Amino acid sequence: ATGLKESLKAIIPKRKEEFLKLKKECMGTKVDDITIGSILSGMRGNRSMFWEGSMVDAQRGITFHGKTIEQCQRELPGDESGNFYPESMLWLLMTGEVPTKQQTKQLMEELAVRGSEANFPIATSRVIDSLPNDMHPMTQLAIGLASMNKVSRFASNYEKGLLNKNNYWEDTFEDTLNLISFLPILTGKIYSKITNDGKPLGKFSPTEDWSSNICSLMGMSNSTYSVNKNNFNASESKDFLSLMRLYTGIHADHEGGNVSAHTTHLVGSALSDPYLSYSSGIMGLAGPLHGLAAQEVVRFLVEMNGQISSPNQPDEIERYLWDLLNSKRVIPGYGHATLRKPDPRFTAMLKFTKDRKSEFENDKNVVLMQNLSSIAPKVLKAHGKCQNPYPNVDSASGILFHHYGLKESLFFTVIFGCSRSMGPLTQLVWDRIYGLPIERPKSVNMETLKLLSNSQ
Ligand code: CMX
Repeated sequence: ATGLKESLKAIIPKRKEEFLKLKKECMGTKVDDITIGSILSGMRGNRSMFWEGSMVDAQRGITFHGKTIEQCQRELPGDESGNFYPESMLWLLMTGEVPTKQQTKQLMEELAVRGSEANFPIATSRVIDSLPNDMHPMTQLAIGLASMNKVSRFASNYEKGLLNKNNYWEDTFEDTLNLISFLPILTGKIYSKITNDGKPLGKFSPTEDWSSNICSLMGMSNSTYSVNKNNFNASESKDFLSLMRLYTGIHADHEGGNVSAHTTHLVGSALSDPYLSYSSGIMGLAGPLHGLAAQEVVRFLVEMNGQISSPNQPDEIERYLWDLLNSKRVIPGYGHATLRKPDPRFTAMLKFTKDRKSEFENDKNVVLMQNLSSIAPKVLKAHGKCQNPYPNVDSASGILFHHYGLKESLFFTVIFGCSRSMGPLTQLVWDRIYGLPIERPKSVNMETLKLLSNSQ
């Protein structure tokens, strides 16, 4: 038993009771309308999924169990730079409660023990070693995660007939914590393949937290060999670690309907184990319309800087943006399908740069990112097309990784994948607690839609 597991166990009866009450008394309550428009437009906005960890509101942005990012920064245990630890976010997502410092520390230690070199699945090491170094890092991540199904407690106990509906969640919980704990080594292995011919860039430390181990194994810590910067000094290393904690903390969940979360939930509903379920989610995260926008922004900022005399020339920036819009292209990093305010995740990352003025003032890409956040909304408002002229999360994240020497932009999404494991897998544990059934919406063909449209 673990601190987190004990706390989870304690809240299950009350939540299950509420769930069963809804199931018994309110099954016929209408929630939303489904139109031909929604069926043909990606089910946009249809309220048809059950998801508890987080919600996205057009004005407030993301909230985690009702808490905004600012509240999380204030309330969740974190480091001295003011960022909450991803471990405390994991606790909040799983239980809906803010952990104490002690509980967070305990969870950190537990993840470090579960995810140590000795416990990392040997078969996965072999599989990753056998892949071509230049294989897309997200393909490597998806393969690595799927291969971990070999050590799934849920899959093996299910096969042995040891499980029943009431205890499915326990092995799902065990697999979930193990999967999350294996991510630093898996990520480090993939990064070493694409940058260092597969030779290790750092060592796993059982006394460090999850984010520290991700940084060390990528060679992005001053205590390990750094492949990207020969002089990665102590303060840069500390700041990169803070960025990693910030990034992985705020990307942990974005309600249920996005492709990676929805896929994890759907595949999991077939009782596929957490490794297979999340591997499928990762394949969705790899899509250009989902997880890849951050790398587009990096390309955009670097290209713009190549064509303007300085990032401090608003007139030149405005002209550049108008040329872009007039040639029917979008401004990457701006706009959002549901948000109508600046993305609070962007605001948190902008604050990260403002708090470290001397670190960033000479990086013209970061300065351009900062200046754009006040110039681009004016231009987009004048352009008058998009519903949300404000920066989204991808406006800042990639260029900050780039600043610290992470130039392999295809790899940004792997770090996204580390973070996003927390929300969807937490939900999978709850799906099993509630005993949600296999998901099986009804599909309709053109004839049916034509008949329905003629009958109204
Ligand atoms: N630059 C220029 N035009 C934009 C724009 C932008 N950043 N964002 C939206 N528009 C345009 C749309 O292309 C659309 O034009 P058409 O009517 O000619 O097709 C019009 O404004 C209305 O679009 P919308 O309803 O405001 O936005 P959507 O919900 O259709 O799309 C998004 C949302 C994010 C795909 C879009 O804003 C976009 O392409 N942004 C740039 C790419 C980007 O930053 N992607 C990262 C998204 C991050 C996330 O989802 O978390």
